[in-house]
Amino acid sequence: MAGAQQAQSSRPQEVDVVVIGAGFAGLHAVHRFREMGLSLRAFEQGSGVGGTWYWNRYPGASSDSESWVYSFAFSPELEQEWTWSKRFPEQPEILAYLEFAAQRLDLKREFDFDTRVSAARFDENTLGWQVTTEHGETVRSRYLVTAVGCLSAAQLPAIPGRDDFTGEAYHTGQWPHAGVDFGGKRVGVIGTGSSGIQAIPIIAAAATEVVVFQRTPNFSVPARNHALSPKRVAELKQNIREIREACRWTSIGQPYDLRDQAALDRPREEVLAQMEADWQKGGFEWMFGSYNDLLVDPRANDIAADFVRDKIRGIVKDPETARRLIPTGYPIATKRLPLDQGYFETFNRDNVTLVDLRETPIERIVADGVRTSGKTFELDMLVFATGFDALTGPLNRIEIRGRNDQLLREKWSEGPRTYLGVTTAGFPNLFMITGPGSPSVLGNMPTSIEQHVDWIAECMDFVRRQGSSLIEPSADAESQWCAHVKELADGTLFPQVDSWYMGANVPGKPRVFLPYIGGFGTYRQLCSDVAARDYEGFEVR
Ligand code: NA7
Repeated sequence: MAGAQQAQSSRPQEVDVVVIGAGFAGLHAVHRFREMGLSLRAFEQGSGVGGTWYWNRYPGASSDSESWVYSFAFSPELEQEWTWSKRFPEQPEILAYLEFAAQRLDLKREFDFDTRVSAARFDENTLGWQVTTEHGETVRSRYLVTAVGCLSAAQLPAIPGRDDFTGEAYHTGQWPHAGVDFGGKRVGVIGTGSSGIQAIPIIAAAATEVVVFQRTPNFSVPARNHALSPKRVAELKQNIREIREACRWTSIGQPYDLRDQAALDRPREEVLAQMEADWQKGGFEWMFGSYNDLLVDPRANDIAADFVRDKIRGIVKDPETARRLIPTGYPIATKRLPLDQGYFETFNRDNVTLVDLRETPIERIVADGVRTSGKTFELDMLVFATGFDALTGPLNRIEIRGRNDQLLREKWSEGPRTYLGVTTAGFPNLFMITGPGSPSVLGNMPTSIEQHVDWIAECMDFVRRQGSSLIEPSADAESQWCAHVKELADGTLFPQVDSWYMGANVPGKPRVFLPYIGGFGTYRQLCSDVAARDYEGFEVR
């Protein structure tokens, strides 16, 4: 321990840039900034690299992106040396990949692990940041770059009696590293978002009994994950450069894009046949490599929603259970669409019970289970798959103060305000990788991250070449960007629904559509145009 303290204090206290986080974004940023010759410090609250994938170790945790693009695109060597085993990468393999990349690029030595940044304050005198860690160290930097993730601030619901439960209790986003043994246990799962939907089939196969507490039935599409054959791997490795470049310009950074046609313009039988073919392929392509009106026209959305409802009816044997599982009252994919591996099939198991909380709400959690208005379920374990304070949560949990000591979370008290989703007025020299108002969670995260890291690096270089030391967006540019983000969202079905995209899952959080929905390729072009016009909308001095 004394050695660790010494190592920490021997690091520089004054650097060009501080990076917070050691997930995909932090690792990429540290690599890029170091290549530019910048001095840096990097902090990570976990004990190792991985970010989201360090914490989300629940059974079934998996990315919904095709593995070959869920990785760093900047290094052809990494691309060729690493081989993904499956179409959709699972948490242990993603974490192993990030470990491998960090090792191969020698990134770990740049990080102070087990070190949460508690506060960061912009200093008007030095035109830089003072970054303070929970251990009390303060580092000064010209730039502050947050790589804190979008879905990293775990959210425990304020259910009465939550802390009275005497059995084991876990949040999916803070899963024990030693693993959890479900054998011989009666397990309650609260929440049927992506995490619950991924975890429930695996828990059900291992536990004696599983009780699923469902508040809102969710749509879900089969992942159809499978091993990648050596032939497929070879093909992918050979064409990866072209695949990457194509992803950079698609709407969600994946190797497929919306077809240039509307479902409502095509004969119904043709649309249903196409949906069936895409359903058999598995993955997000079913929705996001599909017709371009599904998320904007309720009549088109109904076709897709009814398609999935029919599938649920076909899979779930008990008609009452099927009825409870079938989502109604909101458009499909306006709550984040999960991919699953046998989720609906799990409800055909004898050891799985579905509790519809709209019919029988939870009254309280008790010492040995969960009491609903219908009955008390005796349980040995509770799994909270209850989600995250998305996008703004990870930033707001740090005491970030800009000019005039303004607190970021106070500035954002009515919703996040950013320019391009990466900067915010009044907080000079602060860059937020995949911040609110950028495509972030609506796209393949590593593709989003790559674009932000490159853009930030080039922006810093521009400031340097000007002989300047400060860059800050104007309040006008920020207002226009926020209006643009809102206008795009309002043109879709998303704002009609209570979802984490809208901040609706966190009590008191302002109801604002958080990401940019204009498409990843379009966003990339807009950011490049801003740069080409000498960082239009920014003040540089
Ligand atoms: P989500 O998608 O936010 O899902 C959380 C689930 O927990 C959802 O079904 C919620 O129901 C449910 N929930 C939350 N609070 C409660 C209470 N108090 N009682 C009952 N049920 C509750 O989180 P995930 O972790 O699944 O996924 C987050 C993202 O991570 C995912 O979309 C991927 O992008 C990766 P609700 O729908 O609010 O009625």
